[in-house]
Amino acid sequence: MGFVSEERMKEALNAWDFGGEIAGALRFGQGHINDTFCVYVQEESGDCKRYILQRMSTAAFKHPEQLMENIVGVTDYLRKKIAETGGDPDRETMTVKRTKSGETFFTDSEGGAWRVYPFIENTVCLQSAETPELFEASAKAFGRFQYMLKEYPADTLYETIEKFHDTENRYQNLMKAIEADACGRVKEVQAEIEFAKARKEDCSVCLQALREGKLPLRVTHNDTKLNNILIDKATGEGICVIDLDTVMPGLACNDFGDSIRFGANHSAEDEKDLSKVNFDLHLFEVYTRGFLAGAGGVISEQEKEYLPWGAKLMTLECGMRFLTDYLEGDHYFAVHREGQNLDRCRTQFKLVSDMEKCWEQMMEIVRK
Ligand code: ADP
Ligand code: GN1
Ligand code: MG
Repeated sequence: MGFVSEERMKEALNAWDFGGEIAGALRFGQGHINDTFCVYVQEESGDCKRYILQRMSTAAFKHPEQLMENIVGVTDYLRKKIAETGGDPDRETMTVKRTKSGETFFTDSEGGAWRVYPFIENTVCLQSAETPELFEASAKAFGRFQYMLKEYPADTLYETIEKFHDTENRYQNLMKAIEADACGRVKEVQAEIEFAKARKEDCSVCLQALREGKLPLRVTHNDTKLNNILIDKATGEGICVIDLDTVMPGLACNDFGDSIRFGANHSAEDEKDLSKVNFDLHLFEVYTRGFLAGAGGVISEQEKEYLPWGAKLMTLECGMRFLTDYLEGDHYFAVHREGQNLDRCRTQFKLVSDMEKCWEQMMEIVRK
């Protein structure tokens, strides 16, 4: 995320035909990666139509053309599936709006890559699980996403971020950042470094199961936090999975786990007061039920055994990623204040210790 000048914004807006007069474009949402804006358009009829305009992160994504090819492939496929089952493809999946010249994205004069999606109206995007029912609704939607993509040709997908959920590699990257100590911050984070080091072996658990053939690679979302889903305002159902930048071959337990990491607690990801950060086992149970129901039998018994591992490792991995970014100078995750990535790391590590304390109960929940 970064600064967007007025000139670049004008260039980007001019690349699309929005079918009316643009009333304005304002920063929107709480994503950590892309620069997201909401574009307000007054149509001839006088109605206001909204669009999401995004400048894709170059820190995260090196090949926007590959990224967009993935997204168009997946959304076209979902569109057909949704239509076949009587759903509304315009609300239940994203639609890439083509530029005036028919492209899926626009490159500005400084190399910034932009894209547009129609805004999916009458939905809410939650930053925390306000009720167990809403959390379960998100679980069903992420589970269904897995179900709908079960036969998607995985070999047509580009790896948009290399080794994205390679937890062993994330650990190694943290070690390199400690070694380099680019910002002289290592001395402040000894406790966090020790915490990660004590869990080095854990980083291999799911990857090892994959290598041994115990876990299959599936087409997964890989970034299943609650604010990557839109919930229908009227029905409270999770209707549309968004943020498809990281749809790639991956593990079902990681999709499950990343949702648990973010949603099965009652605090912000960057909460400073760790006494407020507590893993909620009840929400874990609720999510498990919803996810497995949504996935409609796709997840095998063997995979179920690894769901708690997915939760713990996605949380540990995310904590290590925040810490790495903190040590490297906050280039990857958007920060709005000093120390924010360190605070984020600390909440993740607190949640990991909580999970370790109720590990047996987590295992029991997924078995039942
Ligand atoms: P990031 O990768 O930075 O997280 P997202 O693609 O998740 O970016 O978008 C950021 C936020 O913008 C989302 O959390 C959501 O609030 C909002 N958003 C994105 N796409 C849409 C859409 N099509 N309709 C409505 N809101 C959207
Ligand atoms: C990022 O893009 P966003 O904000 O939905 C990140 C995830 C992290 C998450 C932590 C592409 O998600 O992997 O888990 O922040 N996305 C990418 O909140 O790195
Ligand atoms: Mg997002």
